[in-house]
Amino acid sequence: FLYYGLGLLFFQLLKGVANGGMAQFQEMMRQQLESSMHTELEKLLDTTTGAEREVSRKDFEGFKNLFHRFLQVKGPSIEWIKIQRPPEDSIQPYDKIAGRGLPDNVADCLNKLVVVKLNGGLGTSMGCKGPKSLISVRNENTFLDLTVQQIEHLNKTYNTDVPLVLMNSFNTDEDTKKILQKYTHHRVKIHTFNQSKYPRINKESLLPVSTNLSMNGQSAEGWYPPGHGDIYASFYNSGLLEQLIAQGKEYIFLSNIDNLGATVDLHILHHLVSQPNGKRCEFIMEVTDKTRADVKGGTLIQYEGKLRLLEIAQVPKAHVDEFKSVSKFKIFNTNNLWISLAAIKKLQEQKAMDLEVIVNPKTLDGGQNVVQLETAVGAAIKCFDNALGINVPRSRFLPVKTTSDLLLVMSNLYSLDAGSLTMSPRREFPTTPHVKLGSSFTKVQEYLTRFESIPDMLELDHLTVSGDVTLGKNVSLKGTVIIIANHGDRIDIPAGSMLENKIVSGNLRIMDH
Ligand SMILES: *[C@@H]1O[C@H](CO)[C@@H](O)[C@H](O)[C@H]1NC(C)=O
Ligand SMILES: *[C@@H]1O[C@H](CO)[C@@H](O)[C@H](O)[C@H]1NC(C)=O
Ligand SMILES: *[C@@H]1O[C@H](CO)[C@@H](O)[C@H](O)[C@H]1NC(C)=O
Ligand SMILES: CC(=O)N[C@H]1CO[C@H](CO)[C@@H](O)[C@@H]1O
Repeated sequence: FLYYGLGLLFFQLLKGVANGGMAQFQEMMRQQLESSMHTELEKLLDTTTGAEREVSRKDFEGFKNLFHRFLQVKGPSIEWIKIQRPPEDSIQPYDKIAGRGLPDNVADCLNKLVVVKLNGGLGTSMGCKGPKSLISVRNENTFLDLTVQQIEHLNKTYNTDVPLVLMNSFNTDEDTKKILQKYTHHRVKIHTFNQSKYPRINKESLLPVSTNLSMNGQSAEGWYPPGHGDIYASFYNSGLLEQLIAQGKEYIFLSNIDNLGATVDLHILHHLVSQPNGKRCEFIMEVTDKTRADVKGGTLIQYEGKLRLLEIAQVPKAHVDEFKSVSKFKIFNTNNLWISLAAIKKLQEQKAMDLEVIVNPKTLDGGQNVVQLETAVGAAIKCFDNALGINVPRSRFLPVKTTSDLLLVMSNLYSLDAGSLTMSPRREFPTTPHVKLGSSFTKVQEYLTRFESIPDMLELDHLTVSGDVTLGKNVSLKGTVIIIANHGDRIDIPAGSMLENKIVSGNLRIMDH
C-alpha cells in the first residue's frame, strides 16, 4: 500500500466516508498527513530561536516540498516503454571535445569557474571517525589536501582565481572548519556552506521522530543530510551562490570529494564557456563506459525529449537485468558535473527543480524504523537547457570508497603531481587491477598495519586477500595473486617476496626469535 503500513486506523475511520472512491480518499489522507507534518515542523521550530531557527525554517521549506512530492508519487517515475536512446550528439566523446584544442584565454575561462566538492560524508565505512575528506590517501595527503593542491596549481599556472567551495553537512562542518585553518596561507580561497538538516520520519506515522532540533543524545538520530541533490537549495539558501555570481562566476564544477579523478578539465570547461548564445549549455554530466563492476550506476536516457538520469531505484523489477546490461546501457554517471550558476538560481527561484524522491529506509539504534527522503544531484539534468553528456576516459572516475580502492591509489600504479594522480607510464595496460581485500582490511587503521609497505603493483591484474594476512616490506605482486588464510590460520608474506600468478593458502608464519 502506497503510504506504507500507515494509517490503518485512518483507513478504518475513513472507509465509510470515502464513498467517492479511492482517489478521493487518498487525497484526503494526503492532505491530512501534510497538515500534520506542517504542525509538527512548527513545533520543532519553536524549540529554537535566533539564527538556528532561521536556518531551520529555510531547510523546512525544502523539506515540505520534498514531503509533498513524496506523498503524491503514484507509482514508478519512469515508464519503461517511453525510454529512448539519447540522440547521437547529446553524449559526445571526450576526444572530440579535447581535439579542438585550448584557446589562448584559458585564464578567462578559469575565472568564470568555481570548484565545488561534496563534503558531507563521514569516513565510517572505512572505519574512520570524522569527515571522509580528512582521511590520508597518498603521502600523508588527505582528499582535501589534494583538492587544495590542484586548485592552487591552477591558480599559480594561469594566474587566476578559482575558489573552492565545500558543501559540508552538520556531520562534517565543525571538523572541516578546524582543518581549513591550515590553508590560510595557501593561494586558494575556500568557502563552505551547510547542507540542509531534514527530519527523519517514522515509517508508520510518517511524522518526524525527533521532538527538538538538538544534535545531542537521542534527538540527533532524528536528523539527516538529504543526499547531494540538496545542493541546489542549500547553495542558494546560503547566499553564497548569489555572492559568486556577483563576482562574475558562471559555472561550477562539482564532484564527490572522494573521486580523485575529478580534476578541473580545461577542455570541458572551454567547451562549456564557448557555446554560442542561444545554445548555452547549462549542464554537463561526465559519463564513462560501463564495465561489469559498475552495472548499478545511473545512466543517461532520452525521455520526453530531454536527457534524463535513470537510476536503478527507478527501474521496474522486470527490467533490472536489462538496466544492468553493458550492451544496452553503455555508460554511467561519474557524478562529475558542470552547471551554470545563473541557471541554478533561476530554477531555484521558479521552484522548478522537481528531482525524483529517493526513499531511503533506515533502522535507528533504538530499533525504530524510519525513512529519510533524499534526492540526487545528477537527477536535475532534465531541468536544464541544452544539457550534454561527455563520455570521458575512465581515469576521471577514481573513487575511493574502500581500502581496496585506497591500496590502488597509494601504490606505484599512480604518480602524484600537483595534487593530481595519473596512471604510471610504466604500467603496460591502461586498466586498473581488480583488488579485493577481505573484512580484516576494512578499517584503514587495520589495513595500514597489515601492509608494512605498499606492494609493487605495476604488473598486477587481480589481487584477492582474505583472512589474517600481513605483507612485509617491498613485496611485488604480478598477474593474478590470491592469498587466503582460513579461520585460525595466519599468513605473513615475507619482505622482498615476488608473487606472480600464485595462490597462497594455509599457514605461513614469520616470527621474531
Ligand atoms: C553548519 O552546521 C554546523 C553544525 O551543525 C553549525 O555549527 C554551523 O553553525 C552551521 N553553519 C551555518 C552557517 O549555519
Ligand atoms: C530533545 O529530545 C530528546 C528526545 O528526542 C530529549 O532526550 C532531549 O532532552 C531533548 N532536548 C531538549 C533540549 O529539549
Ligand atoms: C625489493 O625486491 C626486489 C625483488 O622483488 C629486489 O630486486 C630489490 O632489491 C628489493 N629492494 C629493496 C629496497 O629491498
Ligand atoms: C584566491 C587566490 O589566492 N588567488 C590568487 C591566485 O594567484 C594570484 C597570483 O598568481 C594571486 O594574485 C591571487 O590572489
